[in-house]
Amino acid sequence: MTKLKLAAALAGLALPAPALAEGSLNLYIWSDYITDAAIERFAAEHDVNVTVDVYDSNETLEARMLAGASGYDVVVPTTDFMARQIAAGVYQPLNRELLPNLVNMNPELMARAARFDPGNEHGVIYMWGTTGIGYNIDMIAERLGEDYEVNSWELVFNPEIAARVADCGISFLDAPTEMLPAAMAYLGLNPESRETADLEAAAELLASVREYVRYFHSSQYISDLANGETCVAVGWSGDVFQAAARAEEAGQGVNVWYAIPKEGAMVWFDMLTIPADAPNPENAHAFINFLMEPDVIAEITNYVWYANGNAASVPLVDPEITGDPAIFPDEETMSHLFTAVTTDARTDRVITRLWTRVRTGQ
Ligand code: SPD
Repeated sequence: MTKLKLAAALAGLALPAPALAEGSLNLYIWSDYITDAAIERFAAEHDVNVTVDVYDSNETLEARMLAGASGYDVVVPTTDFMARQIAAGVYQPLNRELLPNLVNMNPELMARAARFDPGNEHGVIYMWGTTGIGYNIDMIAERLGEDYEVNSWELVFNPEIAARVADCGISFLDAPTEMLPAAMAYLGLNPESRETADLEAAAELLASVREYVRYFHSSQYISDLANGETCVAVGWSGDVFQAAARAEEAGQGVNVWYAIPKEGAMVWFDMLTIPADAPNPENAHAFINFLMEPDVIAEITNYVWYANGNAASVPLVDPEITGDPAIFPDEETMSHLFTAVTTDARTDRVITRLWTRVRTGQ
């Protein structure tokens, strides 16, 4: 893959359909989730031409997978979506003989992922994280006072508080299966509930703060937080820390941080999987095995600021990252986290209807 093509792919630009030739690997992965260095190293070590396309929502990936014949060899669904895609026959069982580096994985984390994929037959953890609040420390202090502690969903879900920070820009993820459970947690409802009444209560809360939300998007907030264009984003842990790192590098006095709200936040696992009709399954296995090399995955974690599931890599990860409970949650932090829940088709229809109402305000 040429540098230009790789750069275009990582930037999320439209690319032609991936090549199906031997000696290639077609990766479809979340944006801002892997390093150029890792891709280039795999390509060189395995003499494989790698293409990378990106997405920023599970819904986008799912539509592509269910349509079939995607041409991709490795894709990275989150566990709750992966479970129903496995049931739909989207992924092939992994050949463990081709994955000797499985010994490096953290068994406790793999057991958590196995709740969605019994026996971990179809997937290996790539990264995991939480859905919380990214914020600009100084802009929030200016509006809510120096003593205001960002530790609650009230910052975005209490209309009186959201109104006071709306002028500096609030963004929400364009992801109903993230936003509705967060709202349920704030309301004191079970965030893992998929009862229609609970979902409706959450949607009503989101609608009540809709006027204070500048936009719904699931990747734009990284650069906006980093540039000081927005001051609050409901977002994914590593993405917010990437924004913080970019802001620090830029040296323009923008200070970004991340909070896991005390009412609870979602913990999720993104999985390396191989579509049933992958054109290059051997290369796919080789790539997944490569990503389980401790030094490879540690280098990626050090760049994307997400925890990985590889126990052997932990000593190689920057202590600033392993020591931060917002990235590698300790037991106390874990006790505040709830998991993503797989939804059925009926619940999906309810969620789609409610989300349209939230987004459009009608
Ligand atoms: N930029 C990478 C974002 C990865 C987000 N993973 C999705 C988690 C969904 N619960």
